[in-house]
Amino acid sequence: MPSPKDDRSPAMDNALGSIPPGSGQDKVEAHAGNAGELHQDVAGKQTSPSAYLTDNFGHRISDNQNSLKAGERGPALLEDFILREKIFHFDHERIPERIVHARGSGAHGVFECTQAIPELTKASIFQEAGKTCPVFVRFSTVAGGAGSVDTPRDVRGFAVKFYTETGNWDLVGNNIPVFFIQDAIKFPDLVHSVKMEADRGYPQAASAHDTFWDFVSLMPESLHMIMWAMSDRAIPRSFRMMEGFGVHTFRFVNESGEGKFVKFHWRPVLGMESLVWDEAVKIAGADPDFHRRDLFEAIAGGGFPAWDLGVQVFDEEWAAGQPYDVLDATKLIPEEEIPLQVVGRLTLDRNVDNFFAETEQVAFLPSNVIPGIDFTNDPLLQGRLFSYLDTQKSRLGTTNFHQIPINAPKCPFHNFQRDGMMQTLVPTGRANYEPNSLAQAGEDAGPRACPDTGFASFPENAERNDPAEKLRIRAELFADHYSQAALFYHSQTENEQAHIASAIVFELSKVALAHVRLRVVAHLRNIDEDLARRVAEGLAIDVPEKAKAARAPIQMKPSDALSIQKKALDTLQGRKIGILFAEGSDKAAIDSLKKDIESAGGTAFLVAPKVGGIPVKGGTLEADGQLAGSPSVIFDAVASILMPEAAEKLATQGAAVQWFMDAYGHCKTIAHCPGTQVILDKAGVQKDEGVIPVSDFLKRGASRNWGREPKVRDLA
Ligand code: HDE
Repeated sequence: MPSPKDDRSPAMDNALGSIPPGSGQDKVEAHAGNAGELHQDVAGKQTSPSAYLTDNFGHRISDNQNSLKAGERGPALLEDFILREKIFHFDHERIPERIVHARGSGAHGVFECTQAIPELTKASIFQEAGKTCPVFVRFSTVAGGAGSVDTPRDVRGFAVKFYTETGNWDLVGNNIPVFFIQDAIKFPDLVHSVKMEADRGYPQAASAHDTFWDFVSLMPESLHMIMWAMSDRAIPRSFRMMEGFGVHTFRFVNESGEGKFVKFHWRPVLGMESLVWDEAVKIAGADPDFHRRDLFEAIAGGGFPAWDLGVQVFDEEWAAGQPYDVLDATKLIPEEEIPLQVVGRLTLDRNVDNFFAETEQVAFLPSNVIPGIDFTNDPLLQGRLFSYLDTQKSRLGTTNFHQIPINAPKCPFHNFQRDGMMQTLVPTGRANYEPNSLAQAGEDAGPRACPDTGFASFPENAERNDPAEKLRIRAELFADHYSQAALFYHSQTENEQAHIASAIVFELSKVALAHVRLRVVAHLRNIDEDLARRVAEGLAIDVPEKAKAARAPIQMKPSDALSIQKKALDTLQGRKIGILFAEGSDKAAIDSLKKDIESAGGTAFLVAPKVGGIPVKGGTLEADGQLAGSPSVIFDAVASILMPEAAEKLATQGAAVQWFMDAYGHCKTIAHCPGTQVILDKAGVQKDEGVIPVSDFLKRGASRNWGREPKVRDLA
């Protein structure tokens, strides 16, 4: 007898026709209407009432396979409330997806304070080293719809909800420390331009099209972010291997009411890693859920991703002396100027139980801050403080979205707000207004404001503003659009610069409006003349006249912290290695390589032409993935252990040749046995420091061999 939680109840077996004819039960199969009997049989033996199938009002359901009909071949009956409720609920399963960041993946975790900073902030979570707080994190792409792929060139959202004892704090950031625009009033234009074009409904999840580049080329403030978006930061290998940033300048306020500016940074413990563009494109086909799967599997397997939280803290006086405005979200503060102070660690250790209830319904609000953390006058941040609350109403349908478990604070909350759609709380008593004197009648008067511990806004406007003036302008330093774009470009390795130039060429090659291409290159001249020349050459156009700068750019000292390659970690930790084997391969050699990879913190994934038990030397071996369904793009490095006969056979198979061709083209380490040579020759793989014998694999690790790239790809 199957347990009630088995996927297939006997009734379902009947409906699927799996009961063998002649078994004596084929009568039941023919008259599936009788299935209820069997099902009742199961239900009758239930121990847990939650295992009974019921409708939404608790009525037990006797048959979940057949609707109610007037006669065996008759019409369905309207009175079938079970059918109607089921279809009704299904019809309304979808809610509007997020207007931006629609595609996301979330997980639960914990934040631990590793260094107390009470002198900087009174925020409860930073008061004591070792103190922890539950968190929920959602990573996302920006432009694509909820069902789009994981690896387009795009910014990634990095939104963290801290359920602190003093209320929820949402740090809703990105994996890039600056933003496209300076003022919230431009956000709808930016998003319209990058999303699918209004008349044709494409391209999905791609910035490589006319309207986006038209807009950004007319908004030079976006150029710094464009440099980041065209860099490898926009094609991360994994959510686990990307940095996160709060982007805006926030404010810390301590117990004495003193304020300091602060920028928040997340640093991945696994180091940063990105994809190659060609690889990102191929992954989109091979595994559209690449990042989602990677996060889920890592957590399920106990490889909990972690990030250190670093803060850059500075004061108004320091800020006033900088050649950029710290309230301008298109600018960053180089770490060489204000080093990061690590104050905590975030660890994601639990997958969601239900994607919709948690990841889809989570509502992040930048306006969720706790005493000790405050906003600044950053005009982009100010707009966000309105937008996120507002958008939840259209997405989640009710002002009571805060009652959904994933959004509710884990500390008590009470106020006089009442009613509204989908009210699930049942406030008691008469006090739904304040002030009231109900206490005098011995009744519960309800909660009262707490001047000492409640949130009190920092009196910022006393500082650098004249609150009496109403102006629609931007502060003067906001007009420097190029200095930090150049800072970013000049901080990259040569190889990373080539990636940026090539990405711009790729994107502009998809832009049909010739004047837009020219306008972009005209801006690039203000960033770097050589970059402009390379892009122009890549597009086969003449270098246009330099764009007029609203404010002359200044030279800034390059910052190594802005490069991925300069900070790369040489590690197998969290990396996935594909091992190709086939009939006759040496099981002992495979087992030993697998063990070595796992003891270095990596994951070994066995790939073979077929997944079931394959006869190998020393027994049989099952593969984790079929060759055709496990292209090398889904691995960080590859290895192969093949007998010459099997290799000869595989050398005639496109999937096997492509496996090595791509691994080579994507600059991955290829560890191979002598038998594999025949396939490598066909794949055009040439010997270099990353094409090595299997025995050297651990020494070499999973880092990319960027030195190979000029041999395999013409970069701009
Ligand atoms: Fe957002 N943004 N944003 N944004 N954003 C949303 O809120 C908005 C901005 C970011 O996983 C929306 O709940 C405006 C910067 C993330 O649920 C919406 C402006 C940064 C997420 C919205 C910005 C972000 C969002 C859509 C300019 C990095 C996903 C659904 C003033 C610091 C959160 C929602 C999640 C989502 C508005 C600019 C990051 C419409 C108006 C800058 C990570 O409210």
